[in-house]
Amino acid sequence: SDAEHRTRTGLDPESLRRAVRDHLFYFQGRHPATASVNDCYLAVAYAVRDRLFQHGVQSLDLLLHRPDARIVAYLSAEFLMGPQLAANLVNLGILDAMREAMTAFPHDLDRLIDHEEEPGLGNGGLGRLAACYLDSLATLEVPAIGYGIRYEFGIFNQQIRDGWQVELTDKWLHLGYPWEIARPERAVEVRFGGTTEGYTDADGRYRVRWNAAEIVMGVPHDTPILGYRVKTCNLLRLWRAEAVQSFDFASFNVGEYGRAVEQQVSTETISKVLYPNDASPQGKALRLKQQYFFVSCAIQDMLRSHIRFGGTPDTFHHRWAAQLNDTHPAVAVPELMRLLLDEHGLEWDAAWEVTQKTFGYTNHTLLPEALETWSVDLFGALLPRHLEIVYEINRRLVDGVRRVYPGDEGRVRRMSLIDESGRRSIRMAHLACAGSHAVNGVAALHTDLLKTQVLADWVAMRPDRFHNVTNGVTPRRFMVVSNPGLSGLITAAIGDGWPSRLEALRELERFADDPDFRARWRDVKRENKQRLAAAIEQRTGIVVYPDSLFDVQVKRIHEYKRQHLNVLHLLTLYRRLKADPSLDIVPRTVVFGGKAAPGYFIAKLMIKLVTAVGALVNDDPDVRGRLKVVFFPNFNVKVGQIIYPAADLSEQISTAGQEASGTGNMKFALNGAITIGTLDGANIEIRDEVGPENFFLFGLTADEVRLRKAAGYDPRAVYESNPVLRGVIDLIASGALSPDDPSRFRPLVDGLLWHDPFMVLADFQAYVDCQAQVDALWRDGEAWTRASILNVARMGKFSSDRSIRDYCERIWHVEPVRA
Ligand code: DL6
Repeated sequence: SDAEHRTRTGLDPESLRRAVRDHLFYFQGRHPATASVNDCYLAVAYAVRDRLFQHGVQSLDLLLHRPDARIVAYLSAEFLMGPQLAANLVNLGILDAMREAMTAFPHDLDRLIDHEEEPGLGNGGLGRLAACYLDSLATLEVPAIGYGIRYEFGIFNQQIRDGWQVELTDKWLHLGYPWEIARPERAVEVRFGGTTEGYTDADGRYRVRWNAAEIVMGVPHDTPILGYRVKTCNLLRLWRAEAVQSFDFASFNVGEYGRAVEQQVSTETISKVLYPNDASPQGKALRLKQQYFFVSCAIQDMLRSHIRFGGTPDTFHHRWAAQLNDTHPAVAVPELMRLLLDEHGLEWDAAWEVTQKTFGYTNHTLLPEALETWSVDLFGALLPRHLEIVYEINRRLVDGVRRVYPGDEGRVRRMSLIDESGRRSIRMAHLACAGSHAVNGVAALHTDLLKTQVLADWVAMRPDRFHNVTNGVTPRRFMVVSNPGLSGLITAAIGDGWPSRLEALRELERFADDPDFRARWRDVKRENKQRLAAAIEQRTGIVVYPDSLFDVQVKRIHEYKRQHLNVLHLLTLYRRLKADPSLDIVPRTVVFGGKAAPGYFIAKLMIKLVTAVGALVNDDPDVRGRLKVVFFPNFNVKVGQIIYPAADLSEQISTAGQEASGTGNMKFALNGAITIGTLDGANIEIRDEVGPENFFLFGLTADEVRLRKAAGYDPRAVYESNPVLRGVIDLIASGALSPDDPSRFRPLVDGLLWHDPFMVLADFQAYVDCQAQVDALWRDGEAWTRASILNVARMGKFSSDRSIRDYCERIWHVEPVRA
């Protein structure tokens, strides 16, 4: 009953205190006096989870009575959720009440929040976007399930040893993960390998049977996802692979102890570890197994629930709108076809209609090396039935192309699902396009480039299927949770509606010229910088000054993101100071953070370069603290929550045309950092919103990059003609940064001088000049603060709520379901 719920899951400090004490005693077997930090953390988490599930059960009940409501299934190989405790307390509206409740325990709430480890089940932008979208779906009261993999080991932990990245296994489960519930009774079977055979069914129709060689169980683990200050509580359902039979007694009995557990070990490998490459799939069999594993679990789960609620296979798409988060789940297209054809007896055309109406596909990258393909041989060995279905989809596709463009065999080859140019392979982006009713890019420029370049042939055939949905981020986590100082100031000025109606930030514009407000704005930033300075000292031993300009670049390490361009600027400043130690320069603290894919040699060398520059610069007496260089280790969501609020300058300096959208750019600007950036990804739209006068723009445009390359770009000539650039490149090449190994950075230098595919040298001078404009504005503290306030005031568009509304209206055609 309601009354019972109120006592069990009350939200006042006294009820919370009682709940924590209960969990501590009955779950952890501890009295408050003897409880460790982890005991207290778990007890609080369970108390919070009770309150989430109370909403979760009600949301589910509501759906039971609304079989007409459409549910979003967000299929993603990655969900980078970040720490859960503070975010859930904020969404429940009980952060302060819990803080008060915890005064009765030996560890206060902030200590517990700090103790929490995050599930790092993603590489970067794509996985974090999925997490923001779950938050927004629930906040907008749209029923949704995120489907993915419960990796035992997420993205590696990064340590910096001797300036180099070292990867350590991420054991995020080792102290227990209190937010999820395993549901073994809802396990499903997933099959691999074997052969197919045709047969005639009772009605005399030709059918296909798949005789698989291997069966694996997928066990769902559910994490509740509560919206902000609403009752909707959705689910993140992650699948863990288990052996059907974990122990082979036959082997054991004949003394083969290793073999007795062999199958279990090999099966459980499927959900063991996240592949740590964010832009270069490696075509490994295990990765394809992972993809098929979670997709098959998800589609079976969706079908099962649809049928349980009285649906029929031919109305599957009425109930479910499924989004493919990049091509990693694209095998869902043949999987749904297989289930509808082989298990539910639909004919091809009917099954294809259901499939296309179910799926939408989001593309997240134009990088050619990131466009996934699977060798036909590997795909066929693992998924023989799916290969047949892919061939049949392709046969019909190619027929269609030939009908519309007779004689255009070049186009047929380009559009085919099968790339015949080398070793035959399946183009997963084409499979996703073929099987979806809507395809979208993640920022306006990216969608344009998709339409005119990578998917131009598809657009020509089906122009109305292509959309842009510019990314967004959740202001709950990236403002309310991580920047309480700024959030409090904003709320005091414009009221508390803005976290779920971010356009309301516009009302801050009228405070931009208020000296008092500006001073408070600066105070908040300074506190955040102090907090970061303390974290930097604790993690790296480097002392930095909160009054310096905090110039920050945090994101995956990649040549296209051009951390090395930032380094070239740093060394330019350094050389100026060395030439004239009395020079009056703006003191800067330049912070880097981000992981490099373990096999990406140049990216790892870039980390070493940053740390080497730090070693050169940080204690140089000529510099006198006016330039500090920090590599903050192990950048993840939790670290981001300290860094974004403390930044003055946000580095978004990718080569134009390369960054699909970027979302870090949004997190910085929402926290009052001013961007220095190229016309790339969502930077363009951010600049349009905040105004060109509040954004530091530099560099070639995507068109100029293309034209310059076509005209035969010669980085060497740029180097020869620019003495400042020559000075810094020569400094790196000289070995001064690596006395123990003078040629260490040669591969980086040679790459820039002879190839420079990302136009670092071409943009160097424009970047340095633009940084001079940054300095000029910084020297005028009032003008800087004004621009910072206006940035925040005009960033409302970049709430993930707006993105999700776009998806709901234009792609999924789903409505909120309210109690
Ligand atoms: O859409 C989210 C995010 C974008 O903001 C980044 O610009 C983009 O690089 C990233 N893409 C990937 C590529 N992964 N794959 N495939 O992570 O997506």
